[in-house]
Amino acid sequence: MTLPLTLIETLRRANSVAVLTGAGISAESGLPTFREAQTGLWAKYEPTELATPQAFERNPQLVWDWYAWRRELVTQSKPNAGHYALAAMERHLHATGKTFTLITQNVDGFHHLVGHQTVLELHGNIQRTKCYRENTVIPTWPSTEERPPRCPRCGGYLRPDVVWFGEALPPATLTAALQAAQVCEVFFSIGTSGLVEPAASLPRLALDAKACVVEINPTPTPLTPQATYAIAGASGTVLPELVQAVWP
Ligand code: BV8
Repeated sequence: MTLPLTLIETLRRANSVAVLTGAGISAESGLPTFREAQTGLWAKYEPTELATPQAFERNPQLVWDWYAWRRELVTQSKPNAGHYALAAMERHLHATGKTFTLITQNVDGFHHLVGHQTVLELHGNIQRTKCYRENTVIPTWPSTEERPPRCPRCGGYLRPDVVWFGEALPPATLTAALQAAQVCEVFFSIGTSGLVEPAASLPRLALDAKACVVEINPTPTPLTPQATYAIAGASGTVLPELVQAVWP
């Protein structure tokens, strides 16, 4: 893939880079993206109908089972070349005293596995479980056949520690992401359809702040026409090539 020389130069000179990733960066790890038809048992459900407090209230076992299925997929998969390339980008920037902020909508935790110092998880993490009533993270609970299992403290249901539609994002994490989008010189939007708010506003904030906005996505999104650079490709291919070109 021929990458624009001006982009390579801009990245070489950048003092601050921010990155927003979506489900697309984990597609090459074998994880279905959020809007792809869910496979098998889950084909008849819309993810946006399962990832809500109302769905959990209506059918807690169904929602718990859906996340257990996704958690199993995550456990059986691993980060791909795109994740590792972002970790290399962070190392190169930090080695020269520059800043790098990684913001993700993903709940698979893969960015943690490749060694980033800080990951801003806007939508939580599927590997963490919390009490539905008290919102406290529960690391372990007595094994049980009951689904969802019960909180060992209050006896209410446990739920995945992810942000459902209609729920607020973790305030400090969102604030840090908004701040990074407004001060960075280069903002990457990678593998996201850009349809979920408030995450989808981050690249637009960067554009408003006159940052260089780079989209890496195989299909067009609402951001594509506005991006400084719109690279139509798979992140597992584009990111390693870009990092190699900027920091040979
Ligand atoms: C909130 C966790 C307020 C759960 C998720 C305006 C402002 C504020 C809110 C709203 C608003 N308008 C609407 C809303 C409400 C809502 C919303 O955005 N709805 C949408 C559907 C319109 N937002 C919310 O409810 C948010 N909360 O605003 O609260 C509030 C304030 C105070 C008090 C109370 C409430 C919460 C949103 C978070 C929802 N949770 N995830 C879970 O995972 O189960 S979002 C979910 O969608 C995932 O996190 C996913 O990451 C995210 C976005 O999807 P994408 O990542 O973009 O994935 P998608 O499949 O769409 O696209 C993948 C892309 O990858 C594709 O383009 C594809 O082409 C590309 N791709 C494929 N292969 C590759 C690739 N790219 C690169 N390489 C490849 N190889």
